[in-house]
Amino acid sequence: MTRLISQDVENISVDLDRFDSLLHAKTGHTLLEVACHAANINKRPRRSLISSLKAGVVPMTSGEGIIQGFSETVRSILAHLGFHAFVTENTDAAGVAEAFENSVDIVMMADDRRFVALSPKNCQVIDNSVATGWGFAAGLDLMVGGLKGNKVLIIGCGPVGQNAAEALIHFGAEVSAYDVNHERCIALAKRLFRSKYVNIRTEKSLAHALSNHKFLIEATNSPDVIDEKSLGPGTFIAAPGMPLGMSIAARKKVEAHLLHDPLQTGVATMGLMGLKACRPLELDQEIKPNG
Ligand code: PYL
Repeated sequence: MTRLISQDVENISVDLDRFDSLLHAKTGHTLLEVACHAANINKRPRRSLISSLKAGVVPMTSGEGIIQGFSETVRSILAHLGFHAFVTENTDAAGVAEAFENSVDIVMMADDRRFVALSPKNCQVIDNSVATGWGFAAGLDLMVGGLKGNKVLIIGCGPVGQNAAEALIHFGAEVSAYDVNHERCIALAKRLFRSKYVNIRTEKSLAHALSNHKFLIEATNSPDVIDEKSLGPGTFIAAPGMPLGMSIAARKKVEAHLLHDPLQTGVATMGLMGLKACRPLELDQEIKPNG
């Protein structure tokens, strides 16, 4: 997992409305709706239910320490969706205690290994890698008008790519996977067959795979994994990978069909997964058809 730097997050909070309208232009849906789709919530929850969820974001000083702006950005994304979110004044254990003392529904914190949303009341763990994989797969599904029966190539079989593969299977896609370490592809294919009885295609040549797929999930930390030549007018890319795996020229070519952000989609999906974990009955009532 690439560790973000403050420059990756410094403009997110002030730009969320513009981000949301660009996302809507590309997918026909807002960030809240994409996150609902990712969390398998098929009816947008009423605002009062969302605002009832209280989230404490705790800065963590372990490892390489605090990323300037990270916790505030997480808070602003949750608040943008309508959640009651705050950053604790204290860091680390004192921050977790402060969150508990404020009766939060979820505690969010990230060290250099994991970024998680924890639900104290029902001991649930929502991992950013899971939320990000599902969030970008959901965005791709909405952007192309439904992935069912379509081939999708996942580039990068790390935690985000693995979770994206599970999400793509849920959306009915035919999944192919490439990783510079082919063993990781094989391991993913074996795991998905054992758990879902689904066969995915493992690709040994990225150039060949790119020539055969127009729907892509780019989940690597490589800055130039997709070359401009392999992109056409029908290419649609959801790219959770940081940094974005293509050149500026390539990005210009596919911008209208590209989903890429360092935190927004993953954090929004964590929020909706948290709502589902903490308010299952209220959500269930929302989901049941009227009458
Ligand atoms: C969650 C992000 C997404 C991509 N890489 C992940 C990352 O940068 N992880 C490290 C997060 C450290 C946060 C720091 C703080 O400010 O609390 N401990």
